[in-house]
Parts: sequence; structure tokens; C-alpha cells
Amino acid sequence: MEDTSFAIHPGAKKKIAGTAFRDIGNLISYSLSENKSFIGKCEAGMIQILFYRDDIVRIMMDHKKEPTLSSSHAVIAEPEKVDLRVHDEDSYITIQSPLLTLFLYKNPCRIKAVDKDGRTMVSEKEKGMGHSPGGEVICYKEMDREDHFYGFGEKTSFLDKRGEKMTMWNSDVFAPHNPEIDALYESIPYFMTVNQGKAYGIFFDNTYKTTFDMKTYKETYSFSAEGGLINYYLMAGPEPKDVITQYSYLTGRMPLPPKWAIGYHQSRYSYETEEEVRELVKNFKEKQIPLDAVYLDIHYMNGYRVFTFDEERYPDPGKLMNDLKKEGIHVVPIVDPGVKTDPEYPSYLEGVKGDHFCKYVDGKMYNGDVWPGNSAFPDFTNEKTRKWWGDKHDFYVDKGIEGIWNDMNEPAVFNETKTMDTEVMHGNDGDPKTHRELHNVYGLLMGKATYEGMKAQLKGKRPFLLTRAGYSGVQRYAAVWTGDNRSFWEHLQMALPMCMNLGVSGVPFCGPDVGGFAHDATGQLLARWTQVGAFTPFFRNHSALDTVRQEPWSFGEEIEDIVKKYIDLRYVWMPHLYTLFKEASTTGIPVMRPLFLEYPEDKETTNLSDEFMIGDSVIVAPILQPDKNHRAVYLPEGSWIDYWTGEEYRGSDYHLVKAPLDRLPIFIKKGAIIALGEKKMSTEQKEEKITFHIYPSSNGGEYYFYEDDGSTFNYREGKMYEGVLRYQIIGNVIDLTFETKVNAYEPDLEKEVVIHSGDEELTLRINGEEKGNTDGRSRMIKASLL
Ligand code: MIG
Repeated sequence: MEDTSFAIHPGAKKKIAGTAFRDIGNLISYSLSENKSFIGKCEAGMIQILFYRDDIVRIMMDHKKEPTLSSSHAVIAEPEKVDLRVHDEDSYITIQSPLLTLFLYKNPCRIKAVDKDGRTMVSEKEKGMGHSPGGEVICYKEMDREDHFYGFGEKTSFLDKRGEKMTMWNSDVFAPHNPEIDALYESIPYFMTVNQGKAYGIFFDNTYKTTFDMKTYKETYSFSAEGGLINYYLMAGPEPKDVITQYSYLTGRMPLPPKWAIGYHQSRYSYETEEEVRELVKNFKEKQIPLDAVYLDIHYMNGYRVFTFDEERYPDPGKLMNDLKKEGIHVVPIVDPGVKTDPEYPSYLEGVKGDHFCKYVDGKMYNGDVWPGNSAFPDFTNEKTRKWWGDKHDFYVDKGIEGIWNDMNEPAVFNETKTMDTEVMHGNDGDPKTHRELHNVYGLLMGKATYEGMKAQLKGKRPFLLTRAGYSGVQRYAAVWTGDNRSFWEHLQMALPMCMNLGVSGVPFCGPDVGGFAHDATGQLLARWTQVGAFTPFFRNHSALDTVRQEPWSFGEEIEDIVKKYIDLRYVWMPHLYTLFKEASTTGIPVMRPLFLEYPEDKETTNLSDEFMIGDSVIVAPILQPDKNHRAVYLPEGSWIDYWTGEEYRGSDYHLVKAPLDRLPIFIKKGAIIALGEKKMSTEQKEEKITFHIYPSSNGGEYYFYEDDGSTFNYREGKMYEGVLRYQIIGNVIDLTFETKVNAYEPDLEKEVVIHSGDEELTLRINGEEKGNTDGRSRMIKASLL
């Protein structure tokens, strides 16, 4: 009935239960413990305040007792020593670090946080923290007219989440994703607020179902949970990028992926047989379309039993993997959590004997229906089960597999609630908790088990994991794809803000199914989507059973050529992308960025959802509608150069840009340098030559270039290459210097520079030596470096 107009029957108006929230009340007494954590007793709850760093403070409230600092599945940081000053000023107390001051008002207990420049980040007035008799907890904050909200992980709709109400409850949503769907596969209960260019972040580390309401009230926003404690971290920014660095300090950063994981990937539900896979690869080779990975969806298994291959469809998987590897192609099989309850199936028997499956409080095993039929679900909250599951991946590793695809790990179950009974218990390493409390971390912990198992077995090689579900911290183990989108133009549009917000949420390695999963793609849609995919951190074409084929050649030659052009472009841009992946792995700052991250004070960027940046100097402005060959592009301050034509555009303005079907508008900031490589058939093919493209401006510029072996963890022992290219303009001379910073890995690269000097005639000097003038016509000069 929910799907028909009956849902809005005039007699159907539901009564909204008046939830009686009890305010925390007045502060009665307080103490400071040895580790300088502040404990306060209020009329209706106890609070604890603990600084992690000068710029990060954790605030907790328990309405029953003193909050316990129990361990978190998301946070990996430990509190550092912070120099705090505490003053009691009668009506309030201040707790001050060098970067952040908390004002704790007493009657009633309210919090205000101010940064070192006196900027008020959060404040509470009428309403503060509270709880309901049912155990829900809520925290209100004042909302300023200029507050804009970003992050929240994987959400539909536009970039700025002001005016949205969102739920965090990992959900398998096959129904078309639309702006009304407020809970998808990932739960990242974190956001940043940007107000006139300055930012702070809040991470509400509560694994129950949580709700963020930036909509209901005009002057307050709130975050609340069905249970547990108020437990949030306030991060002081002040720049939006600082907040991402602070958040990823708490929850961890993406390990540098193997290079093959950031090449082009081809998937289908499903490539059903070995012959089909070989045929697919043959097509790629014949058509000279680069390819790094092929995915095996659920048909590869024997009756959907994980850790098996169907012997008829895939008679010799080891040989298949090996043959493909020789062609530079990796295979990524799907692994779901559900284990078929079949007493003749070894994995099930092992799981039962080893006590690895989720159970009710009375000890009865929980079973639910998924692909293999009735199934049991590993309890990934236990270390011993994670170890068991991780070890089982030797089944794949032994066959030459280095990447795994985790699906259905919300966990999704085919029933009314779409998931496990919430009263199922998780062992949680001796601290048992209900599924209601730990639902949102099931996918994260499956990812942890898988990543760690693969890592141990790959003996120094970097594993690749792709996951559908996750919680804060998921970036430590996996890349995230945005689940079952459809071949709708609207979903291509939505993919941009969705991935940008995932990046803001500490998950730099993400992307949508290129071409759309469900529904039927068209050639035009695939062409435009591949143009976007060439620049999303994760780049995989995937489509569903019984939909129109979506491989690059499925729509005739014209489309094939365009699709190939942009897959090629991905490989040409690989050196620059890889350098940005490295940056993301050390700072958390994403590869794909909303413009406000670079230009936070520019109001035009506040809700700019149809353009994105790659690093800090490239803007991609794709066409996101059918039958369009032009669009308005916003370019922020400075000047911008059209990547294809070299034409210069004035910044801080909108421009009407032409973009026929084979054209993706790309703009490079004047002054910037980008490092590009050569076309390749896969990342396994050695990079031979790097070309540094310089778009000179009178201010000069520099570029850090990173390279390593692309496949092992040796870079962690310093086996990497880092060089910095700098230029200056003196009169009409462009003076370049190239300095090798780290040379513990010898990339054996030819290096070249191309100067895109626009209208200026420039003389090129490299490390002091003259190399000639920019050509009068093309205003370009090429020279070899070193
Ligand atoms: O919907 O394994 O999101 O990518 O192809 C069925 C089959 C379960 C959902 C995933 C999709 C995958 C599909 N899976």
C-alpha cells in the first residue's frame, strides 16, 4: 500500500508520538580526573569531556551513569597529552586548549565551543543534550543562517545538506535512489559545517540508528540516536580541509591502493562462465581498450556458496586467473556474508564447529534468506571469527586473486526489515551487544576481516577490497561503490555530490557504477558517464542481469570510440591521479573534491553539485543531461585553461562552454603543473615517460610528483620516488628546476616538460640551461628534463 496513493489517504494521517525528551538540566558538580578528563554530574545525566588533541575534543553524555570510554570500532586514535586550562567562573566553566575553548554553562548545562580566533563553532541555547524514557539520546545545536553542511557519507540529493534530515542505518536499497531515501548502504555519522569559509566538524560515534536533522527547526539542528550515548568529537578546523584531516586522524586513512585498483574495471551481473570472461578480455584486447580488472558476480559460485567455484562454469579458475594476469588483468570475485546452511558444505560446518555464526540470546543460530537460500551470518564483531573468515581467503589468493568485492554486507536479508533481527546478539569480543546496536558496523568489520586476511596472505602485495556497506573508518580497508544506481541521467547527476560528500567523509576511494546498474543504458548516457568515471577515484562499469549490455562497444562505433577515448585518458592521467591518491592516503584530503574545499569563501561553490575538482588545480564540468552539447561552467578566482584547446577563461565567473558528445570540459588552473603519462593497455604496463604540463603564471609554481612500484608495501620502508618541479618567470624566461627528493625506488622514467604559454613568448631554461622558445603558433614548447 505504501507505493500507491493509498499512502496519502485523508484518513491515514498518522499521529506523531510526542517524544518526551528530558533535558540534561543543571550542572550539579564536577571533577577533573588525572588524564584531565572532565566529569560533570547534571540533573539528568553525566557528562565527560576529553581532549584528544589541541583541536579535537570528545564530549559524552550518559543519562544513567558515568560514561564509559569503551573502545570504538571507528576511532583508532588515542588521546594525546593536551595542555588544558580550566577556570570556574561561577555561571560557567571554561576548558581551554591552545586551539579550542569549551564554555560549559551550568544552569542549565549547555556547551559552547570557540576556536583560537574567537570564532564560535557550536553553541546550545534553548535546547542542549537530552534523552527520552525509551533510551533515545539527542543533542541540539544552534544553526546559523550561514551554516552549510557537508559529509554524512553516502547520501542522495545535492552537495549542501542544509534543509535535509538523514538517517544512518545501513540499508540495501534496490528501489530507485532518490532524494527521499535517507539511508543507504553506508553509515558515516559525521559532517562538517562551513560558515563563511570557516569550518568545524562533528563525528557522532554512535552505532545505533542515528538521525541528523538539519531541516525541522529554523534555528537549531540536531543529531540523535535510538540508543547508546551522546558521544561526539568536535573538530576545530578552521579550514574545511583541516576538518577532513582531523576526522581521518581519528578514524584512519585509506591505505595506498595497488595501481591496478585505480585503472578501468569491467563488471556485469554476471560474466557467467570462463568462456564469457575470456571472450570479454579478448574483445578489450582486440579493440585496444585498456582494462585492469574483471569482476565475477554471484554466478561464479556453486549454488551461491562463498569460497567455491561452480565446476562447470569455471572448471579451472587458477588457470584463468593466471592467463589473465599475463594480460595485465586482475579478477575480483564477489563475496557475500551469508553462508548457506548446508551440512555438506565445509564452510558452513567449520562456522558451526568454530562457533562463528550470529545467535540469539538463547543460543539459537540466526538464519536468514539470501542468494544461497537459508543462510547463517558470521559474527564479525569477534576477533576469532574475523581471523577465520580472513584466513579462508586463501581459497582465492591461491588462485592468484588479489581483490575481493564485498556485497550484501549491510547485512541485507530478504525479509520485511531487509536485515537481521535486531535482537540477534553479537559477541563483540566479550562485550555482547544486540544487532540493533551493531548493525551499522557489520560491513565495516567484514571489511576488516577480509582486508587483513588478504593482506596477510598476499605477502607484501597490496590487497584491493571493494565494499557496499560500511561505517566511519571503512576507508582503512575498502573502496566504496555507491550500490544499485540506475541508468538514469538523474543518477549520473547524483553521483557527483554523492562521491564528493563521501570524499569529505574520509572515503576518498569511491565511485558509482558507470553506466548505471539497473535499467537500460543508452550509448549517450554511457559516453557521458564514462567521461565522469575517468575522473572518479573508483572507475568501474557495472550493470545488472537482464539489462542492456553495457561494455564499451555495446552501442556502436561512435560511442565505442568516445568511451575508449576516456578510458585511455584515465591512463594518461594516472601519474597525476596516483600522486593524489598518495596525498589522500597521508592527509585524508580526497582526490575528487567539491569546489568549496579549495574555495571555501566563494559563495558560488556552496552547493555546486555539477562540477568537481581533481586535486587543487583541475576542474571537471561534465555534461549530465541528454542531448546537450553545452553547459554553464563556474570557474572560481584566477584564470583557467581549457585542457583541450588551451583557451584561457577568466575566473570568478560563469562561462557557456561547448561540449559535443566526445568532449568532457576540463579546466586547469593557470599557474598549475600536472604530470601525465602514456596511453597503456593496463597499469601493469610500465610507465616509460612522464610529461609535466606547465600552465605558467607570473607567480610561478611547483609540483610534487610521487611514484613507487604500485603494488607492494615497500613504499612504507621509504622505497619511493619523490621529485619536485618548480618554475619561476623572470621577464620572458621560464626557469625550471627539478629536484629529486627521494630516490629509493628507481622508476626509470623519461621526463619531459610541455609549457603551455598561451599568448606569451617564453624562453625555457632548465636547471640553468637554455632550451629554446615557445613556438610562435602553438605557444608550446617541449623539452626533456635532465
Ligand atoms: O542485488 O550480486 O549491489 O552490484 O551485481 C543483488 C548481484 C545483489 C547487489 C549489488 C550488485 C550486484 C548484485 N547484488
